[in-house]
Order: sequence, then structure tokens, then C-alpha cells
Amino acid sequence: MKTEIIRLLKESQDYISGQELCQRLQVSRTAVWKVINQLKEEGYKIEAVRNKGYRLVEEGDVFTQASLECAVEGQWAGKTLYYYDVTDSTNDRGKVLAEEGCPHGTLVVAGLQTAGKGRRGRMWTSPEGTAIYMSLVLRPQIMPSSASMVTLVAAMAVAEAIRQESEADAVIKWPNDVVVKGKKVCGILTEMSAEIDLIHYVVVGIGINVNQTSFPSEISQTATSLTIETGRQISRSHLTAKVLAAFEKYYAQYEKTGDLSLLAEEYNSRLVNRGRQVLVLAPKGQYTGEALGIESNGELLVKTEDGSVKKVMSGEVSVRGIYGYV
Ligand code: BT5
Repeated sequence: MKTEIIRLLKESQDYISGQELCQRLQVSRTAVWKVINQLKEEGYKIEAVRNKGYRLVEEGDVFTQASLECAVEGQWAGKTLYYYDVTDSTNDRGKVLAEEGCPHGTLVVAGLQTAGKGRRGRMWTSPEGTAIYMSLVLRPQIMPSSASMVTLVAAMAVAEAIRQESEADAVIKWPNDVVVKGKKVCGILTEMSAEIDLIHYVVVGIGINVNQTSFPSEISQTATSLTIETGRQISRSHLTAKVLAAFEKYYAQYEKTGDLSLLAEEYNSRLVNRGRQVLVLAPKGQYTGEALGIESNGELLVKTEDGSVKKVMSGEVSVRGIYGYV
């Protein structure tokens, strides 16, 4: 009922009477009144005027199951949605749900993570109430060797959603970061359960720094948030919905071919590493070169000093700009 009331308030240009809400939802006035009070407590600014009814004045940055259900409009991504105020890691929740058989596109979102994860056992700083922690469960019909490309698809979606929702100039740092003004605003962690030639599921986890105003000293030089960069408060629910919509769009292109051939050009136009010197930390030793862009299989092409072009596979190496973080 909460979701319905928010939807009706949002749709209505003017006041909507308590009686109309009761009739539309087939519930009592007291029930409506209770839900309106809950919504106010969650942060919605709702005006109540005698003989006129209720009006939604401002949505603010409410981040709940209902606010997300109202905002998400896509075909499949986020149609099944689990919101937790607190969880260990949305990726771990996603894996449990996937093992239990949840559908393709199931979304797990949290307001706070107590064990947010980066790649290779690193930590993802996950404070309460200011950032997005979301994981999407996918069941792609592709070979396990192609699954890492999902990270690149997600990075494109996040960069586009950020540009739409906040106007910050979001670009991609290959393979799993989204960057604003040279600092990391989003990290992506893709995990998979598979056999040699069969994917059971993929969980793509996305952490976006949205309304934080500061960071712990260990990451304050390299991390930023959308609020820091734009001076504005951003609605996490709306941004989450935009990420899902953009993800559906790009994922459809990826599914058509099973690779990034339809996306590589656009990806490369958003790639902050392109044309820059990068340091590749490969298992067999490190080297520097100029990043040229990705190929249709998601590998990064790096031109080394001797003129040869090396292909860097995601997951195998870290790529750092040799002039700072990017
Ligand atoms: C990542 O790893 O960037 C992947 C982060 C994925 C986080 C999401 S949140 C939802 C889902 N649930 C999870 O448990 N995880 C996913 P990596 O490339 O390894 O980068 C990790 C490094 O980024 C850390 O070692 C820090 O240096 C830095 N870092 C940690 N927290 C950060 C933050 N909030 N913002 C920017 N940088 C951060």
C-alpha cells in the first residue's frame, strides 16, 4: 500500500483527498493516515491541508523498498527487489537468493553494508544513508569466459545514469570504476557461479558514492561523491532506477552478440584511460604503455614503448594511471 500511496501522490499534480486515497486503495482513512505518517518519518515532505487532502512537496533522498519500487520502471532489471536497511554485502545476499532460484534481474539493495567487498578481498567503504549498494542477479546464456564483460556493461550504465541524474561528467576507468574529475565515485564487483561451459548465475555489485560529504583518510585522495562534485543532493532511488534502465539498454546490445562489439565505440568514448599512459600490474611483472581502448571482447589494448600492442584481460591485472589515480 505504501508504494501505491507514493505513486498516487507523485502522479497527482495537486492535493489528493484522503477519501480518494481510501477509495482507490480500498482501505480505511486511518490506514491511509498511518501510512502517510510513516512516509513523513522516512523523509517524504507531505503537506496535509484540511478539506483538500495530501500533497507531496518533496521526495528528498528517501531510500526504502517502496521508494525504489516506485522509481524502478524497467522491463526486467529490479522487477524483483529486496531492500535491506542493513546487510553484510549485497553481493553475498544476491548469491544466496540466486542459489535459492531467484529470477534473472533480481535486485538487492541496502542502505548500509557491514562487510562491503571490493575485488580480491579488498574492502568497500559502505557508510549508512548516503550511498547506493546494489547487486543484480543475472542468468546470462553465455560462456563463463565472457562474463567479465558484464562489469564493463555495468560501468557504461552507471556512467550514463550519473550524467543523466546529476550532470556530473562521469567517465569509465577500465575495467570496474566510474570516475568523476579523476576520483572514484563507483566501483563494480562481478562474481559468478559456473561450470566450465555453463553459467549458473552472475552477480554484478555496484557501489556508488552519492551524498557523502567526506571519506576516511585512507581513500580521501582517490574517492569522491556526487554531492562533493556537484554541490547537490541526489535521490538515490532515482539514480538506482536510472542505472537499471541504462543497464537494460546496454545489456540488450551485449546479449545480441555475446560480446561488446555493438558497445565498444561508445565505451571507448567514455574511457578516461584512453590515450593516457597506464601502468599495467600483470602477474608476470609490470609495464607501462598508452591505453588505446577496448576490443569487442572487453580486453584493453595497451601500446608499449617498443610499439607492440598488448591485450590486457580484466581480472588479471590492475591498471593505474602513472600520474595519480586515473
Ligand atoms: C571495487 O573493488 O571497486 C568494487 C566495489 C564494489 C562495491 C559494491 S557495493 C555493492 C556490492 N556489494 C559488495 O559487497 N560489493 C559491491 P576494487 O577495484 O578492488 O576497489 C577497492 C578499493 O577502492 C579499496 O581498496 C579502496 O582503496 C577503494 N575504496 C573503498 N571504498 C571506496 C569507496 N566507497 N569509494 C571509493 N573508493 C573506495
